[in-house]
Amino acid sequence: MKRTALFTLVLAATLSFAAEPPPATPAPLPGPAAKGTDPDIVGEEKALLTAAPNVPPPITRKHATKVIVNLEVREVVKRMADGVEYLFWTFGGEVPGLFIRVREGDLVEFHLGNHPNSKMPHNIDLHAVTGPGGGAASSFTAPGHKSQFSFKALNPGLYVYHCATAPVGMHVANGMYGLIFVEPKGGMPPADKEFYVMQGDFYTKGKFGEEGLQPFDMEKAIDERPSYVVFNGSVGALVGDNALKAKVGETVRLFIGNGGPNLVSSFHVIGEIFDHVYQEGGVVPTQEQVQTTLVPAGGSAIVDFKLDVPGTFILVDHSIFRAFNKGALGMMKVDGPPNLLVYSGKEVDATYPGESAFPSTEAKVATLEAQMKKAIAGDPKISGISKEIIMEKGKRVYAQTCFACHQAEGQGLPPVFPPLAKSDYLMADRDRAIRGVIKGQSGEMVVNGQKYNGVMPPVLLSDEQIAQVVTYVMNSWGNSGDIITVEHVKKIHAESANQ
Ligand code: HEC
Ligand SMILES: [Cu+2]
Repeated sequence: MKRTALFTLVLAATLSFAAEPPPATPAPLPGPAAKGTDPDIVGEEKALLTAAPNVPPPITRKHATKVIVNLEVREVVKRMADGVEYLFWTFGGEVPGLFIRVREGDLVEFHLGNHPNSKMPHNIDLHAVTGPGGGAASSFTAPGHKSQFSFKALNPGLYVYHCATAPVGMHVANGMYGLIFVEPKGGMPPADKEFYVMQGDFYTKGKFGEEGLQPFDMEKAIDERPSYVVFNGSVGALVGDNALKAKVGETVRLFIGNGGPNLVSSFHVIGEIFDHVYQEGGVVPTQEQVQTTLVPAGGSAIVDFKLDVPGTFILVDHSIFRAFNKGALGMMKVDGPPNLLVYSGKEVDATYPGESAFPSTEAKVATLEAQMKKAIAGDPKISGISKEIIMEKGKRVYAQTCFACHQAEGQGLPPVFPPLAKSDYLMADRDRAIRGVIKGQSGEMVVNGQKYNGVMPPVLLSDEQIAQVVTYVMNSWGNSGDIITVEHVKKIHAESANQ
């Protein structure tokens, strides 16, 4: 219907109503009679409701309309976790309840049905409603009954709705909550994907993961000690095949709600930064570049972020035990080509000896080490052990580095490789031996009366390893010499570098 036509009609109705006495059969309830007088409302449509993680499409309508919402309360046994079932009380058979999307200024005609199989009466408090109880006062509905009330969506924003029947905490704890988005008149900035994620805490008699149909535990609920904290109604609702899916380059919007009943969520996506956050579900982007946003119990938030790199991004309540021990963990799988300028992937995997200690610590350690060495040197028993250790280490270096040429027992391979066992050349000058290992050696030399004229390439060893291996060769196969200290090798190293 055209707006002008409707306006005339409404106007005529109002005028004629004013001119005439009240009708003989009064309307059963007040309220619905008044809404026909709103000249802003053009036409009528049925709301499309979606189960999480889906969100109804953005509203492109440029005018307000009457939106009919049909929502049925059902008490259903559903999966809480693998092997764990729970009797959920739901709006639309789902936890969280079905997502409702209307436009600012719309007249919402709400029909709440309570399935005949229900054991409890229920109602609904929509935080988007301006009016007593947010609709609760008009929607108390016994099993097998339905209620109707209307409200004008005056305030845009993302609002929680929940059951408000006593005991309220218990109805909420059993899953009776969802989100209604009142889209601002001007719409939201476009996003490529929109998702519905709602957290809730659950209180079961059994511990987390305890199998079977779990009854509600009032005491735990009062003490705020949940057995489960989950996104979208169960452990793993957004994991694996159920992960949210998007592509590199897309902008994603999350409509986040928190049903509580008790916990506040520190909502975080591991590996992403929220470009915009509409804090507390308002319609003004109040923050940019946010890591973690707080979502109050009975509150919401909207976040937008662009996906720059592929991978699996983990949604958590960053009160992190809830994520890894109580279920508050979801996934977003992002497909697409890598962008190595943004994120390289693993570049290095190497053993890591650790950073050197802080200078003050280092000095202290050096002093202690010096004291220890002095003590060890003064005690023949200990110094004997330390020599053994050095010999063992030296043997290992020898086997890896020198063995190929000088042979297993240091016997060499005359006339190419001189012997080290009982080598007069080696034992005559230990500094020369150290220098030879550091720099390599060539030219004619005579070892045990035999001439050698080959080339020994410099070996790439640390000063410590050189000290160990030279100690080893000078104390093996009939040789008997001193322990070569690292300090001594360092000194020779420095001298030979200066030559
Ligand atoms: C690639 C073969 C090769 C390797 C590996 C090698 N050497 Fe040699 N080494 C030689 C040759 C050849 C000479 C004789 C050089 C010359 O003729 O001037 C020599 C000479 C020496 C000498 C002096 C001569 C003697 O017999 O006393 C010592 C000491 C020595 N090497 C120790 C070592 C130690 C310790 C290692 C391991 C850290 C090592 N070499 C690794 C080939 C090697
Ligand atoms: Cu209820």
